Formats: sequence, C-alpha cells, structure tokens
Amino acid sequence: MTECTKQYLAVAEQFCLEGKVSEIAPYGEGHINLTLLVETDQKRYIMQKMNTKVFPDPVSLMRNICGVTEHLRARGIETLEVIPTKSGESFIHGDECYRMYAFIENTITYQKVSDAKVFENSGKAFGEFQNYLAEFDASKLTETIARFHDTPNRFANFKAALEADAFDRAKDCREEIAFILSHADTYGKAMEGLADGSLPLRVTHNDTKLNNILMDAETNEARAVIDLDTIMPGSMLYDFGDSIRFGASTAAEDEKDLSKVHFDINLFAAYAKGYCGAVKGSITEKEKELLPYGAYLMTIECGMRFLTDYLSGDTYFATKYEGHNLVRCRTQIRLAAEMEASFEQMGKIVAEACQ
Ligand code: ADP
Ligand code: GN1
Ligand code: MG
Repeated sequence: MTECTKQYLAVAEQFCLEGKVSEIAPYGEGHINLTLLVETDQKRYIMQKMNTKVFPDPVSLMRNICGVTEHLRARGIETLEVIPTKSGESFIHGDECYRMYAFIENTITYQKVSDAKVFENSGKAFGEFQNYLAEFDASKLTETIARFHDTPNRFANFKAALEADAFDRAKDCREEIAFILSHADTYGKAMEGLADGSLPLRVTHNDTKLNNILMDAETNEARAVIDLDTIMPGSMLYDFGDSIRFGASTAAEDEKDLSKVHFDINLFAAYAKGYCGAVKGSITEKEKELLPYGAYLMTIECGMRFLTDYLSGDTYFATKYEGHNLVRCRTQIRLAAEMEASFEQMGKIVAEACQ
C-alpha cells in the first residue's frame, strides 16, 4: 500500500464503495480540486478533496451537482454519478470536504486537441449540454463562485493585486501588466449585454475546457461533461469562449516557448461547427455576433486571473513550480492578441456554422 493510499484510506472507506480499496493515487490535471483515483478489487472511483477556499459553500455546491446530474440522468444522458457516504450524505463535510464519483470507464481526457474532429465533437457535446441546461430551473441553483465571469470585477481584483504587489513580483511581468491594463476598455461587453437584457441569461457550465469532458476511448465521441462545480447562470459566450481559449491553441496552456503558441483558426472552425450546430435553434443574433468576442474575453480574463494569482503568491490555481501562473498568463495573452486580430474571420465562420 502506497503512502498516498494509507493517507486517504480512512476517508475512502466512509463512502459506499463496491469492493475493498487496493490503491489511491493522484489523478488528472485539474487546477482546483485534489483529484484521486481510488481502486478497489471490483471498481474504480474518483475521490476529490473539494477546494473549499474556492467554493466556500460546499453544501449548496453539492446540491447543485446532485440536481443537475439527476436532471441529466432522467433524460438518459451519461453524467457524473455521486457515490453517497455510508451515512447517506452526498459528501463528507468536515474541516476537509471529500466527495466520490463513479469512474467513467473507457473514456479519455485530452489535455490538448489531438485532431480537429475530437474538438468538433466536444463542441457538439457542450452545445447539447447547453440545451439540456436550458430545461433546468435556474432558481434551484446557487451561485457557487460570486461574479465568476464578471470580467470588469476580475480586472478590479487584478488592479488591487498589482497595487499591493505583496510578493514584489510586478517587476517580473511589466509587459503582461501593460497588456492587461491597455485592454481595459474591452472587458465590459458581456456584463453589459446581460445587464441590459440584450444577451440572454442562461444556465451555463462556465468551465468548458477540454479536460472537463470525457471522450469515448474507442469512438472519440463525447461521453460526459464533467467538473460541474461552476454550473450557474451566465452567458453562452462563456461556454463557447472558454473552450476556444483552451482548445484552439497550438500549444498547452502552460507552454513556455511562446513561439509555439498560436490561435488556430481551423480548430476554432471545428469547434464552432460542433457547438453552433447544436445550439442553432436557440442562439440569438447578438450571441452569434459576440461569440468571437467571447473567445477573446475568456482568454484575456483567464490571463488576468493567472497574473492576479501570480502577483498574489499563487493561492488560487494549483501550480507545479514558481512562475507557473506567469507562464500560463503569457500563453493567454498571446492567444488573446491573435484572436483580436482575427475577429472578422471568426465572425464569418460562426455565421456559417449557425446556418
Ligand atoms: P478540477 O475542478 O480540479 O479541474 P475535475 O473535476 O475537472 O477537477 O477533475 C480532474 C480530472 O479528473 C478531469 O480532468 C478528468 O481527467 C478526471 N475525472 C474527474 N471525474 C472523473 C470521472 N468521474 N471519471 C473519469 N475521470 C474523471
Ligand atoms: C480552472 O477546475 P479546472 O482546472 O477545470 C478554473 C477555470 C479556469 C481554468 C484554467 C473553478 O479550471 O475557471 O479557466 O482553471 N476553475 C475555477 O485552466 O476557477
Ligand atoms: Mg476540471
């Protein structure tokens, strides 16, 4: 039994598992929760130590997840299965919070787009997911992170972190800071549209990166949308945009060699084909017009979030080395700049994909 297994065995045994636990090991590439693969002699599970600093109300969070997964399951859609604790709770609620999911077998999580078809399939699945959520009663949902994609507020947080410069790191990222500051007038369109009603408020996933969807290991078709922590009212621009931010890049989110990082318009087109094809029955003209902007917005917002975390001493995103958040910020800035220069082409692609 490994040290890791020993450390978490007592936790895992509090859940209704089939079989006897043989191994527990860290798993996946998520930036927020501590994810562990739990193996028994009969089945595999995913156990997560929930990040209660990021999600301060785990009770409401799990109520959201149980509600959404029941909604999906009732419609025959494959989704996360919450494994209850032996006392019948949906998670362990204590100084540390843990939850358990059935492992969704015969699937692959991609950290980078392997071919355009996979990305198109993920777009179709996120689009369909958007349609399923449209039937979900938003009043049953708690906002798990306040102002999650309120970019102007993210910008205010960034400026506060810069002002404080608590770790004396601003000197290492002058160029990145200048880029974020110089784009201040581009951050408001989504929030303004939601506020004046010209953009519909929908129930959205809000964290649609490629590793938050499981693809079938044999067919490469999407099997299940996962990481349901941030399902909240939001805009379609967020879901479309965040997928593009992560997937329509020629390199990983944390590629150090920026010469390898480019916005790939062909991958954008593949995703747009899948996503717009799925939502064309409900997407509005204004949303169509702003989807390219949504891609830019989610990218620059994420860049500013990475930079804010770097300036604040890396307390939000999991990092593997000092400077990891700065490296991530740089790729996002590079992508956002290239997207800005491609709005016209992106617009044509979206218009065509919506027909
Ligand atoms: P985080 O919020 O930290 O991103 P996720 O819920 O996205 O955590 O989980 C991290 C990774 O674990 C996913 O990218 C995926 O590879 C894997 N994973 C999570 N849940 C399951 C599951 N039920 N079955 C198979 N793999 C899973
Ligand atoms: C986080 O949880 P994960 O790793 O799927 C983050 C997203 C960011 C993303 C950047 C709750 O996603 O908002 O876009 O990292 N999730 C949360 O990779 O903040
Ligand atoms: Mg995730």
